Amino acid sequence: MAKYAAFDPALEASFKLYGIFAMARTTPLSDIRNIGIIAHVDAGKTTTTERILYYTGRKHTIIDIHDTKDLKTSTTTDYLEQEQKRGITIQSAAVSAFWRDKKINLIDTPGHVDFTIEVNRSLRVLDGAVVVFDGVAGVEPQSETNWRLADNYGVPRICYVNKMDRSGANFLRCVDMIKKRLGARPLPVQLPIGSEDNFKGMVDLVEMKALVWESDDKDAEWKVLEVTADLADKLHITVPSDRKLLADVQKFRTELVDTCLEQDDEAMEAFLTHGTVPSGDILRACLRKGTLNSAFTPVLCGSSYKNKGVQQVLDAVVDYLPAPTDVPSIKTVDADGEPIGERATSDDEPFSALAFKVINDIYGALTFIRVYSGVLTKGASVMNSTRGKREKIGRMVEMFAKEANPVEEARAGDIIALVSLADTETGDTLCDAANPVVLERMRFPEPVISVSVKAKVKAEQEKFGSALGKMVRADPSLHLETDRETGQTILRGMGELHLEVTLDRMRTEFGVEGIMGEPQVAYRETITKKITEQYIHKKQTGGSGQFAEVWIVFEPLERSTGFEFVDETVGGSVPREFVPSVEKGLKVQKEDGVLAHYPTVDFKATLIDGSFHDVDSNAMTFEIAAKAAFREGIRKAAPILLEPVMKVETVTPGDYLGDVIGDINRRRGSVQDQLERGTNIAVVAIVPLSEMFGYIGQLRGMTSGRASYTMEFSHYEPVPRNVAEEVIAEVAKAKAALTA
Ligand SMILES: Nc1nc2c(ncn2[C@@H]2O[C@H](COP(=O)(O)OP(=O)(O)OP(=O)(O)O)[C@@H](O)[C@H]2O)c(=O)[nH]1
Ligand SMILES: [Mg+2]
Repeated sequence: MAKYAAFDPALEASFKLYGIFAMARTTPLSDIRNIGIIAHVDAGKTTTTERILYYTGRKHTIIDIHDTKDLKTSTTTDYLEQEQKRGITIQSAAVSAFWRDKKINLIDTPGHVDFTIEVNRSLRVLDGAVVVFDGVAGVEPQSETNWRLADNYGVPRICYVNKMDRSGANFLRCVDMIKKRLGARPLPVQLPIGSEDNFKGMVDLVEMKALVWESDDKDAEWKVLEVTADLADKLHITVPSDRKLLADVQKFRTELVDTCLEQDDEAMEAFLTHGTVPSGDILRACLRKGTLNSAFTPVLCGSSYKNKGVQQVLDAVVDYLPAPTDVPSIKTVDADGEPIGERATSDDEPFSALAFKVINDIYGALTFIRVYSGVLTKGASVMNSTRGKREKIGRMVEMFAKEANPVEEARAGDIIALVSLADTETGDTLCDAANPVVLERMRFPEPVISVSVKAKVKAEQEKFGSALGKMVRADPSLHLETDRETGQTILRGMGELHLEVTLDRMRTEFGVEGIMGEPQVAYRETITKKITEQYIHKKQTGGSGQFAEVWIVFEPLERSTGFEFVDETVGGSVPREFVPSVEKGLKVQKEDGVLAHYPTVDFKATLIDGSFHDVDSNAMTFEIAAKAAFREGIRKAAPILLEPVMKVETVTPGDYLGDVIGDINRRRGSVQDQLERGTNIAVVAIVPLSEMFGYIGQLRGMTSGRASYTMEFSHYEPVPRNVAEEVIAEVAKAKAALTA
């Protein structure tokens, strides 16, 4: 599969011939929109992206998701075989297009919780987002998770209530859910005209015009009508709730105008004293300002599938979402990740960029970067300030989904990819070596499911290992471990789908097949008591001996703090050069917990004293002593097992509510909330992951296939004693069987 076909030198030459190179700034910074499309799974992000590419003239056909299963065709952004087959987005894909002379760089992200890392890293480098909602389901679990992520990264957004053509679509219910479930201040800037089969278009509350499509065809034009009292009759809108919405149009217009005027004192004054109604331009300026400072979130509606409202979303992106210069400058941090300053978004500042994604396949590595300041040119030598290494910039490309178009330089605000960097990983900063900075880090989600993996054919184990290494390098929500007793390779990920897709991609992208064992819960161990442990390592073997003594205090830390090592020795009781060996010993040994070999987390180890021998002490002896101190000490520190607990949301028709809740209780779950979800009820619960295997089958059986669920990692919690004993016994049995 010639994936990066445009790396072909002949093609690159032809690009040169046609001058497709940005040598000076061709698009002013204020004309750039770096945006993401985020939503729950199936809300219609990819469908909307396809239309955006079509209406901006970037492609001449529209491919629908359900037409790609036979692999004969694909949408632009879901080009992976796994995406085509499953009809879901797995990895984010970047495309760009022009609309009203503005350059829109757009990233289509996945909605499935297993691939949340893709949303995470996209939001980290984007300036704004379009949040898509399914007009029937409204706010769903991943809408909420992604909304919170966008809050964390301070990303301004607009809401788009899609699928207004679906049976059960309800715009106001969705707006209400945005308010209640997301705690946001949604501000409708459009109202739908009709719904379901009779969805015809929308009232633009800014211009107070009705936009009505003549058909569902992709090339259908919309008519612009006056918003008159008989609009509903004229357009044959019969459903009472649809008619009510149109009857209330003035109320919504008033809300829009009042809310907008909060952003503009002068216009407010003119309105209050002279009754001057703000113009469309003034309202749009207010909407922009309010969106950028998160005073409210504009809400639009449409049906991407029926080709209604997409151009209006594009208008809103241009009008309301930020240019790179509209968002606060990127923060710079010190070695501990604490903010120490900022770097202004400008070509005139020294170069800085963040690597937010690395794609690796047999053709090499592609590192996606977002340039925050300065200009990067081909051939430059820059610094990876995260790792203190130099990187030589070879080929630079602008990606259009899987297509790579060569560029000669990149400027502040640009998102491009670099070919074959040596040492740069996701989250690293690249910068001008003369003006080094480290940009704010990224945060990665916790992978909680693990499986053992190996090559299907034994002879391919090495190839498999190298491919797996590359997959893990590309996806920070995957972790690789080796079980030190059994020698098995253990892959940790976000969910079963994530792990399955990873292995399947190794088949299509690296040509190597793997098999995996049963998914296991990624338990953790921790301690609950503070203790002091002394350990003397002493050995006399023939001539030279081995000696090291350490005194270490082990104490529990708060959940999710990981591991902390502190050296408090004085007077050289442990020579300074051996202190790192003590830390290393602990770091290695903590991965193999004393209860059931799970990694030990959330504790602090303080080296308080020790002693050494002039001849017999060295780095190795201190490492050995530290490991032993851990093994002995942790046993005395009341160790416990921790298990990942999931937030589960089960959507069920009301008839089955009792059964669903009963079943959740049997799974050691606790119900937190029950929410109305259209005609269904969403049961929100906290359930241990270990109890969730096989849930889908049980749920379907119980509800005649009418309920569905999503889950995501919530936190780690102590395992009840009786369950812990079982887990520990099972691990011991499994290890015994494997090592026998
Ligand atoms: N009726 C209707 N169906 C739609 C609309 N938009 C999308 N769909 C359908 O919804 C399904 C999911 O659409 P996608 O565009 O793949 O959704 P997505 O948000 O990209 O999904 P993920 O990337 O997997 O999270 C497809 O079958 C689409 O045809 C719409 O406006 N109306
Ligand atoms: Mg998609």
